[in-house]
Amino acid sequence: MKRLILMGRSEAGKSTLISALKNEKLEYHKTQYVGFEDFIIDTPGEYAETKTLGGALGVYSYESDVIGLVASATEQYTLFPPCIAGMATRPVIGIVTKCDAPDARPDMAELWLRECGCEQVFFTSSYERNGIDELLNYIKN
Ligand SMILES: Nc1nc2c(ncn2[C@@H]2O[C@H](COP(=O)(O)OP(=O)(O)OP(=O)(O)O)[C@@H](O)[C@H]2O)c(=O)[nH]1
Ligand SMILES: [Mg+2]
Repeated sequence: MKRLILMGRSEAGKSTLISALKNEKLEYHKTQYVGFEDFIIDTPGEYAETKTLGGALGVYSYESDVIGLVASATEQYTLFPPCIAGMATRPVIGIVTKCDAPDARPDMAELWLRECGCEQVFFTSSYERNGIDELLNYIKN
């Protein structure tokens, strides 16, 4: 399996997505440190939000096979700069989370991720398990 590192702001739904990928019960736990797991690296949203911590995401990305930029469909703006995928030495995919939310705008999140340079974008809902199998297949193949 490819090892996927997830990056994105706090509350984007990264850790919940990991629980869904592992078919575990969904429980909220604030991520307080970078978590290495078998095929996933979870990062705290603060790393994407804070300039001084942001560099660590670049370093941790070297431990992965693929980088997942996570944007919730409920986000009002993006933290990711345009063309950021070009700075990575790994494939970069986009993952839209919370597509089930009543105020979801997956099209807006997709636009931001495409501007980052993500050629492949997955649309997911951890609550409804939409898009989870597609993402798992991508990691496995
Ligand atoms: N509607 C909806 N809410 C979700 C979904 N996934 C996560 N959430 C909610 O979003 C909130 C944040 O989820 P987390 O998975 O902890 O977010 P995170 O990106 O890991 O956040 P940090 O650990 O702070 O970086 C929680 O209250 C979740 O229940 C989803 O698929 N749909
Ligand atoms: Mg988390």
